[in-house]
Amino acid sequence: HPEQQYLDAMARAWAEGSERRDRTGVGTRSLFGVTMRFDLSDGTVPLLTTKRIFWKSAVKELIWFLSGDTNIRPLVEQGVHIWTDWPLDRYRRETGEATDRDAFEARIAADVHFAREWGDLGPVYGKQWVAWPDGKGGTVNQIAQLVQGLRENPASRRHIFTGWNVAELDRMALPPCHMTYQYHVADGRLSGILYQRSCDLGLGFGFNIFEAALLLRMLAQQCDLEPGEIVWMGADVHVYLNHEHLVAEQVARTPRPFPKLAFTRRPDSIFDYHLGDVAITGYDPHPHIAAPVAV
Ligand code: UFP
Repeated sequence: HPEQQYLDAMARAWAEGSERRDRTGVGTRSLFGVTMRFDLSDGTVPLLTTKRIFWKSAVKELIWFLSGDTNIRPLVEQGVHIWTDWPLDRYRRETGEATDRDAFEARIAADVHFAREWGDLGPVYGKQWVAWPDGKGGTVNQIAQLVQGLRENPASRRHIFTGWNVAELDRMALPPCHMTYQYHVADGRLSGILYQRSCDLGLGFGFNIFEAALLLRMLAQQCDLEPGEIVWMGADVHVYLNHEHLVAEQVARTPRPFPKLAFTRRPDSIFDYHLGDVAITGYDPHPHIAAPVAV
């Protein structure tokens, strides 16, 4: 089962990874340089089955990236909490208030001025994907250029976009983890590589690989190509020391067949997808396992 690649990486990181203090102070065991491959040609999608992944949140996050937004407000309004901890951490540090997450999110949703002041993550993914500053007062839409390139010059070796804008890293709440994407067209099939500089196997990976596969499927649909393979290349691939229970529980589970992904319509452009366009069928995962996020 292809999910075994992930379970093996997790088990190996825990058993053999080098233990180090990381930026968050939590500590990790980490491997350096891990590759996994997932075949998308049969319509399946790498949505982990050994633990329920809240895939609708992942779809909403990807659509939010593609919208170019960098404020957590639209996510919070849709009940997506994955980015809240970073602005909340800054709010607590800078105001000294011990606000809890629910109260903070409620204010972000209710008060547009508050959201503007405290909900923005800086020029993270969305900004760089669709409005990378060109240094001449304008912006570059890397995603639109990618679609155009795939359509007009499929054999190119330059189908790349990246969030790693060196000049703006210091203003981002978190520098991009899933930072560079490259695509390849052969025999009418679209394949992709995601280079991820840093990967939290317990919490991040399930979202990252699903979104990379979903984006590839969207691109294929928009460019009239069949899906090929998604290749994942992780650099610092780690398990947090406080995720021991998650590793133990998850690696003991047996993967089930991956679900299928289909689109219910063909949106006019890569920027017009909605949650309702994504149909996931046959998803029968083991139960979710909660674990703390390291901020
Ligand atoms: N992380 C992921 N995937 C993501 C994301 C973050 O795995 O999409 F945004 C994890 C990786 C790492 C932490 O554990 O968040 C980022 O910390 P650092 O910037 O120090 O690598």
